[in-house]
Amino acid sequence: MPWRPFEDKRPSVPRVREGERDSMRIDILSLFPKMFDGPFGESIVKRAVDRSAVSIYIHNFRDYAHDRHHTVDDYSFGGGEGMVLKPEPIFEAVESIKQLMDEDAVPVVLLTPQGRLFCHQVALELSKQRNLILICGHYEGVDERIRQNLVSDEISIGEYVLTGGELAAMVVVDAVVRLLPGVLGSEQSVKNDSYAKGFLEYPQYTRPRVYRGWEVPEVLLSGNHQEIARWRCEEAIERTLLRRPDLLSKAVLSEEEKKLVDRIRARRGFN
Ligand code: 6GU
Repeated sequence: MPWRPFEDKRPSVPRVREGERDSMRIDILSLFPKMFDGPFGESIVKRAVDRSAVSIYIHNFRDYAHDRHHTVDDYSFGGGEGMVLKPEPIFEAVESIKQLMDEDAVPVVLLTPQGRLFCHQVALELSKQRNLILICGHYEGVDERIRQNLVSDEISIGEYVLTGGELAAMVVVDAVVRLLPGVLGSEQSVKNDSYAKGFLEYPQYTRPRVYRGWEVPEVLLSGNHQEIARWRCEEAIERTLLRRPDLLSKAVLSEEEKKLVDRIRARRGFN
């Protein structure tokens, strides 16, 4: 079933469809559901949805507001700039989604600049869940009772402030979905992800062999697979040393790789 921008109207949150039982289900609460159309309607996320590796539902929690104006925010107690998201619509939206699930401990993640930093490990952890509920925060923030009594995790995608949690939710979903079984072809195996290995990627080349006088490194044309593997490993290590030395200190290295690191360090004049 292709992904569609989905705005439910209480209480008709979609039930799990036939054929979805074993796949992951992600529910996203947002005030701007249309924002998700582009990123989820193309490429690998779309293909994953089409293949039922994941189902994604977008809910506008404004639909859960009780008053005539569908109010979702209000002034901050104690005064000060900016509006705060009210607890009722978000609690009720999450509770009605949870009712559909046969699992008690569904992770409820708030996207907020105050959350733990998103990275490969967190994506891997989330990809192992059957259900995931993401709440996109907005304005100056959310009522603290949402944090304390509804949310099980808070995630930030980096050290900068976005206008809302939507873009962050898209980043999280994209990174998680590509880790799900059967989503990537073997040629793009997740095991080779640079952050899975702890190294940045080695340089890659394709045809033509010479472009504007710039040549492809000789070793890659040699047909010697051992030499090529070694060259790539060295390049990956060198690039990581130069650009992200912090990654290398965390990486789990084989004896061979440790020796290579030391040799490259020495050659490059690192301590
Ligand atoms: Cl999750 N939300 C917002 N509003 N800003 C962010 C973020 C999230 N992650 C980094 N900046």
